[in-house]
This record gives sequence, structure tokens and C-alpha cells, in this order.
Amino acid sequence: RAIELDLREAMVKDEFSLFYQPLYDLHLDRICGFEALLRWHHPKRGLVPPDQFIPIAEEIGLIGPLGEWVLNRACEQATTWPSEMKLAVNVSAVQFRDADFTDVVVGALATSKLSPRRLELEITESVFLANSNETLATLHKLKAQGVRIALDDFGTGYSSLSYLRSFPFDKLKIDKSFVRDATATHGSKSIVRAVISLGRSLGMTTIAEGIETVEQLDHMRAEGCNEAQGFLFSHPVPVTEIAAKILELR
Ligand code: G
Ligand code: G
Ligand code: MN
Ligand code: NA
Repeated sequence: RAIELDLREAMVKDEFSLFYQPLYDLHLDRICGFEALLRWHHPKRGLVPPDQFIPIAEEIGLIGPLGEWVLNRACEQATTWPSEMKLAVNVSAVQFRDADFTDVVVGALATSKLSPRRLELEITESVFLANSNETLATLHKLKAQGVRIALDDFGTGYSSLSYLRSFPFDKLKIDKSFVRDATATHGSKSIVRAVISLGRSLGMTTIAEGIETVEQLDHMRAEGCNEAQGFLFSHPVPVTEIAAKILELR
């Protein structure tokens, strides 16, 4: 496929960039970090969304080098932010399973000199579909480095609760599908309440994704959710707009 060829060339041609979406602390009532979101600017195709090229990058063995580029670039950029700002980076399940993944993370931290405590790796439940002993070993190695681990899209995967028993995640990211429905349907409202309570009792931070309305924000705050993220605060922005976002949301 032509898109595969383009993707292989995209790194050399410097067609990738990182956008950043603010993470908002609901107790301190201010911005507390950013999630890095990968963008591919193709000269003819235009802006290709990650949903369309990450699966291909995984298939053709490009996710390792691409994920390494993301980690290096994001850590380097985050060192210029105020030191209380966290950096969240998405990690694909395939990338996570690479034997050298921990080394890649350690390398990005060493080169950038970013404090490991500021880095939050977002993984999804799909990492547990493969060998769970290896997965747990990798998670423990990363945690020993001081890096935080967040479970992304929480609630949309398979058999979520057993993972919570086997590994102490630092954060649960409540999927936007629950957030969207929490102010409308009773089922989602109950699930959100249960997840926040679960997180609290397990010592995990909870963050509500996809906050688009003040009503959703008020609801999540009232439920005791720790953090929020979504278009209501900001769309993902290019790195040049980071300083302005910090001022706007502080
Ligand atoms: O940025 P956007 O909301 O379009 O992201 C769509 C999907 O792509 C999300 O599931 C997000 O986690 C994923 N994604 C964005 N950036 C990266 C990245 O750098 N690495 C990986 N593995 N996934 C990413
Ligand atoms: O899977 P992950 O949580 O990493 O996906 C992040 C994706 O969610 C990004 O593509 C981002 O653009 C998108 N996103 C961020 N905030 C909102 C929002 O408020 N509403 C919707 N619909 N999508 C959002
Ligand atoms: Mn994410
Ligand atoms: Na998510």
C-alpha cells in the first residue's frame, strides 16, 4: 500500500510533530501537565490522524522507532516547561512489548534530563492480551525508574478489574464514552462513580477524558474525580502555544 511507503519515509522527511493537550487538576483548579499527541502532516494527504497510521506503523514494524522518536521529542520539549507540569505519553501495546522498551524510556529520560516523576506513560488494557508475566515485569521495571503508569481508555477494554489487582497503576483515565453519557444515562453515571471510588480506595488518581461541557466538568468535580481533560479546557495545541496555555489555565 502506498500509505505504508509514505509512512516509512515520513520520519526521514520530518513529517511528524507532537501536539499537546492540557491536563487539569480539579483540586488545585489549574493546569498540571500535557498529554503528547502525535500528528502526521503528509504533503498530499494532509493531516493524517493517529488512529489511521498507528495501526499501520505497528504492522510494518515502524512503531518502535516512531515511539522512540515521540518519547525523545516529548521529554526534550517538557524540560522547557515549569517543573510542576507533568508529561503524558501514549504507548502502543506493540511498542510496549519490545524487549528494549524500558531502555528506550530510560534513554529518553537520560538524554533530556527530565525528572522521571514528571513522566506518565499511558498504556491500554490491550497490553495485557499478550504474556502477562512479561507485561508485569516491564511495568515494575518502569515504576522502579520512578515513572508513573496510567491506564488509558479505562473501562473500554476486556476484564479490566483483574489488571487492577495485579498492578498498582498510578492513574485511571476514565474513557470519554463514559464521561459523555455520565450526565445523561444512569448506567454511565453509576460506572463513573464506581471507577472514581475504586481509584480512590486503591490509591490511584482518576482523570476524566473528553470533558466538553461545563455540566460534565461540574459533574466530575462533584464526584471527586482528581483531574480532567477535554475540549472544554483546550484542544490539543502545537508546541508553540504551550506557554500561552499555561498562562491561560493557571
Ligand atoms: O490525538 P487523537 O485524539 O486523534 O488520538 C487518537 C488516538 O491516537 C488516541 O487513542 C491516542 O491515544 C493515539 N495516539 C496519539 N498519539 C499517540 C502516540 O504518540 N503514540 C501512540 N501509540 N498512540 C497515540
Ligand atoms: O485514547 P486517548 O485518550 O489517548 O485519545 C486522546 C484523543 O481524544 C485525542 O485524539 C484527542 O484529540 C481526543 N480528545 C481530547 N479531548 C476530547 C474531547 O473533549 N472530546 C472528544 N470527542 N475527543 C477528545
Ligand atoms: Mn491517551
Ligand atoms: Na483515552
